Amino acid sequence: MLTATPTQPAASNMDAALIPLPASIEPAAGQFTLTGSAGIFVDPPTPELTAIGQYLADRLKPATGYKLPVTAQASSAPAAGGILLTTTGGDPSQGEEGYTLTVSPGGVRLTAYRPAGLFRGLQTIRQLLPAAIEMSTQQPGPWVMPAGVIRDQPRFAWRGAMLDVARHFFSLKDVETYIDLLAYYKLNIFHIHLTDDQGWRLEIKSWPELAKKGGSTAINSDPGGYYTQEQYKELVAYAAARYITVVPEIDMPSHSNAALASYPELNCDGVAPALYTGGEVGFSSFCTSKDITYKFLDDVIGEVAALTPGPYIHIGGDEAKSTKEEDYLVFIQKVMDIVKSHGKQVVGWEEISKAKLAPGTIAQAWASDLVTKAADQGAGVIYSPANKAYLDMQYDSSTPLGLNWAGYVSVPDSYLWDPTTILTGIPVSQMLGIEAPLWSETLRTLKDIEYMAFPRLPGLAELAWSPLAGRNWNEYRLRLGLQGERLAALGVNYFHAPEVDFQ
Ligand code: TNX
Repeated sequence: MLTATPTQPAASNMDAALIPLPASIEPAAGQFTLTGSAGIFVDPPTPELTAIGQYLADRLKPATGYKLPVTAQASSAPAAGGILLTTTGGDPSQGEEGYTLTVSPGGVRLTAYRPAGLFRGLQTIRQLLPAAIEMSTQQPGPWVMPAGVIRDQPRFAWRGAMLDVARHFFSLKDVETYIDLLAYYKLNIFHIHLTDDQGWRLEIKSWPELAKKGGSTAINSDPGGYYTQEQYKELVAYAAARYITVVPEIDMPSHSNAALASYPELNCDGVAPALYTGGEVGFSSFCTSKDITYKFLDDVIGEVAALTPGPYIHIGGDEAKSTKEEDYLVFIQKVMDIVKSHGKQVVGWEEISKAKLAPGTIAQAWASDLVTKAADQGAGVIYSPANKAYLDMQYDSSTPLGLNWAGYVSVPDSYLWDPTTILTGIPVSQMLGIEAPLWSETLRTLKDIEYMAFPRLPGLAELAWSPLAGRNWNEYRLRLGLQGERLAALGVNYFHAPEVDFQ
């Protein structure tokens, strides 16, 4: 059982505890105290801004016990005693996700050019309040925030986390809890690895056995499961309400045993293999020479594209060890055309870099410098180096969960790297950002997910959001230490890393 006892008052200074660190902080004298008579004001009072205001109210209500009604108020009026969220007068140079937060003794004002910026900024408001604000039961307060001005915007446009729901299946509710935590650290991409050898996790109406049969298993014969299309839509909407884009991955041509076991015609010999619950990779392959394979992928990608409002479909492409290289290259090109025909942009693991890439393709680096071949073709690059960003790597030899094929990844290891120095020859303009994958071979519960993701994920979120200048572990470890109380208040089962003094 987790016992959280957040007793610490708000940080006395604005820059003491925030992760990710904002681009600029100007502390001022004094503080703002949120009281029971406070309101949350929005201008203009559109449904979208009202929903953002309500999201903030819902986060603040359990611990404060305050009503915090969300109402319209002109941004020209002082936010007397309350919190004003407005896009009126927002600065276009702050982009889609930037914001300015002004905390003064009389009130709090959050201004952004776009609603997404307000959503990111309200995470800063949460983190400026005492850690006990995240408790689910009423706490005594007082609810003070240090005064000052924060001007903030992200360094990278792609700030992602990936969850493997194929090796082990996680309920919609567990995935939503994870998405809430991504939102708290200002991530904007949730990549969901929906299919693999051990399980197919999304209902496909035109090929129903995929989920029914292919979804029935998980690694080590643990319980399987899948999301109905309705549930997947709910997940996408849940993420969208947090300004997070869902990137669905259908892994191919390898990592496909669950599909091959569900439909014999997808195999070159027409014989379905048995369902698979082991941990090997790279042994399966769609039959790249059969027309039915492309009809199948067109149907699947068509349904996934129709369910997914975001612009991306991830086609995997990794570890195709049992597909001949020349077949692999032709296969990837055909699949790119299919994805394009459904109006989406292709994302793939670094191995796709060997193929001739369609314009707009994004390659995801994980174990080598292969993505330089993609970058040479003009592709965007996402950085997920396994020895830094893989949340499924053990922290050290004593970690009870996780793998170690890329080595142990301590909390400092995961924080101390940068896309601009990890591979050479990739133009900065093509470095889209960072993603932290969490593979689930050894993970069975939400608590397991939390243990591996925290506290590494906040650091990766900071690498993706905050300016590079001035970054240093000794300063970061103090801020991370202060997050301990917040994570505990949120009920997160985080790893108490020995390098960090958690409060
Ligand atoms: C490599 S990373 C894989 C996954 C495994 C992971 C375990 C990548 C594209 N492929 O299939 O789950 O290692 O860490």
